Amino acid sequence: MSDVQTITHSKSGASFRIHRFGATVLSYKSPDGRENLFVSRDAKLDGSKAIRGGIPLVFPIFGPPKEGSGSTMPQHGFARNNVWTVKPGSAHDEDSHAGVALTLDLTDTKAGRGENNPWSESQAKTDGTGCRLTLDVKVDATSLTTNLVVENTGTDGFDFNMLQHTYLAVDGRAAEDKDQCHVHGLGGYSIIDKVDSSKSGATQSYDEDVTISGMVDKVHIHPEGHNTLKVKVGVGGGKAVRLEAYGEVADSPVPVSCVVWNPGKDAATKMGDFGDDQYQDMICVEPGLLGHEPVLPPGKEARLTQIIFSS
Ligand code: TA6
Repeated sequence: MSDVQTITHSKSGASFRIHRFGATVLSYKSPDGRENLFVSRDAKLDGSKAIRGGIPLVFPIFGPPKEGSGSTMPQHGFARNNVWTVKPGSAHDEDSHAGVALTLDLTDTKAGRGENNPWSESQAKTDGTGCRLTLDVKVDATSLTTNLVVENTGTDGFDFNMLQHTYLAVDGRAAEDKDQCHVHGLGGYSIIDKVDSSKSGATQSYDEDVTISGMVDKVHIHPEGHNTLKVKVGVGGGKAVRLEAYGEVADSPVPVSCVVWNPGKDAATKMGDFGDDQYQDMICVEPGLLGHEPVLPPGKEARLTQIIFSS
């Protein structure tokens, strides 16, 4: 099969495209024909590196390995750096929705495990670490759902992060226009500001949306017991999309945090796979389990479900 599959919901005309590399959703077109996801014009689609855009999947680590761990796992883990398998017979187009499922077993990963960590080839064998990732994608007249499930197929529990690194398209080059591009709904979340650490520890005001000016790289950690992420994102052209996300570990709901990122002009020009001027055309709004999730016991599953409502 080809590396990229297009799934269309015939009843509504909505569709998505997904690349087997990283099970990366590259496109989500709503029935009005709008492209809701951003992919850099310079993105690599040949498997040489994670795809710069769409919905890259982050697992088992968010960000670089822990300082001093000695782990050489690449930033954001291995899920987005390997070829996944389309679940045979999973592609479907019904009145209610259309969709497909892809899987990746740790034993099939060829890249991104690094050394000196429980996921490395050698250590996983001795420690009995194992997992199977499944991404279930569904599209209907109003939304795209991406459901990422991790099953612990090993003999020991493991801790993890998981995140959907969603690149939302912004129309009219308006990413830095606060009236046109903003994230509403993160009030009460505590902020880890990776650009200006002096702002870390602050709580996002309920009266202020998160907006983009220059590089923005903010992790919004959920308030206690706030299990559902629900944000409204201004995406230019006077339009907004809604994004919801839910998390579960071993059948218990867990809170979902949210990263907002835009590289800004300077960093965009330094990234070989990011169009120099394209920081104006996107905003990353990334739901994730980034706190201190419970260890996932053998045989149990963790899931992170994201729903993008285009209308
Ligand atoms: O999502 C925010 C972030 O962790 C940023 O710190 C930035 O590194 C971004 O991800 C992109 O990371 P990547 O490894 O895809 O270049």
